[in-house]
Amino acid sequence: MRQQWFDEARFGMFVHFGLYSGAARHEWVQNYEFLTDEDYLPYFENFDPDLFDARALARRAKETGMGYVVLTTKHHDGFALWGTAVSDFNAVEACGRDLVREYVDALRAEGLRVGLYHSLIDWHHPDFTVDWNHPRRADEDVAALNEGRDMARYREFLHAQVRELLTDYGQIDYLFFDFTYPESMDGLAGKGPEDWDAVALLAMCRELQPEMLVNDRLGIPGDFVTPEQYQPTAPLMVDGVPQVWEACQTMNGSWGYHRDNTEQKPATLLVQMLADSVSMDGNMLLNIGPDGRGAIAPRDERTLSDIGEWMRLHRGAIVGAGHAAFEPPREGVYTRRGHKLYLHLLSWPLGFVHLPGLAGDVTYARLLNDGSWLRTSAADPGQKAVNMTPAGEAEGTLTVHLPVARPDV
Ligand code: FHN
Repeated sequence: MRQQWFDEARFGMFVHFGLYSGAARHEWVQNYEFLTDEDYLPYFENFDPDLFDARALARRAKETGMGYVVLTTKHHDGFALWGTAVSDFNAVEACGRDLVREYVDALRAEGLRVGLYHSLIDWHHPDFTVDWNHPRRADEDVAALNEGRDMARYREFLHAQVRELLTDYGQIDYLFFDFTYPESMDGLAGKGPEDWDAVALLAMCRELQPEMLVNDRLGIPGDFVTPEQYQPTAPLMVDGVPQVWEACQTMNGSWGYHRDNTEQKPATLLVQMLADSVSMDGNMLLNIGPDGRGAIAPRDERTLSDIGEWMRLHRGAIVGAGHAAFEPPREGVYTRRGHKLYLHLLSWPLGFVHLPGLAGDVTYARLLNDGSWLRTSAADPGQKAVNMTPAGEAEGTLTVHLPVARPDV
């Protein structure tokens, strides 16, 4: 299934928020540090998202040029951000707030599409069998641990929680299941689609939310493919059929808030990834990890603000745009919206930019000192044709989009 809103939006916000945010050192902290439920309990007991402001988050996404948001309703640690009836390990029990309700209401108030992320994995649930990526994987006797654990009961729990989310919160536009994993390199069991009863789970999604897009991580085909932390090198095809796809990216390598991770990707790089995705008919889902109190980290605010300023100028080259069947110059990528062609220079040009494959007189363009462009003909590269302003949008001609930050010259 395709949805025009998704194909047009091109740009969404991913939000990883949960108990791990308070640990401030990665959403897999329970796994990386082999934390037992008892070790992890203080994060539940002290969970107080007093700065979680769903409306402000929705506004920030909108100002950044994003058309949808995807919130972790529950990550692998099993902590639910809504008042699920099938587990006490949830936000209503911890702090009296149904954060999913606050979130969906805020997005709708801002006219954004509603996306939910839901973990298939649940390290907290007593029936979820210990496997190669479980925090208890290194315990002496995994077999003894798994005695009595019943994945059939876990599947009932998993389906019950998904049913709650798709029944109690109005129209849901997008669901990101996460994730199915085969056995490990050293032969330890993983979990496949049969462990989730993926076919029945997907059928339930279709029944409850017929217009909702579902991703590909149930381990069976979904509505879109989800390359993670990398850029495809060409439009994604399967058996010659173009795939709807969405690349998901972190700001700094960690999905959940990581206080000491300062490897912030610059806005210029993230804008390049966005333009690159759209040039290949893809979307980009850019992640933020609010801190333990639910606040957006200042470094993420700054990056989102820079991207938002670029999108304010160049929205038309992204939203509703897609692949252009012209050979791009070595310095950039093209996107196309209708009869408008957009050149995204992913680095400041050294001089002339050769634009191969374009009909007519636009085969060379050169950035002049005042930031305007000299459009010249192939016949006489030196001939001054027409100046182009990078942000200008003239019908039927090339519009050049420049990187976010111009190097200090
Ligand atoms: O294990 C998760 C990870 O924490 C994060 O949620 C990403 C987001 O796509 N998904 C899984 C890793 O692929």
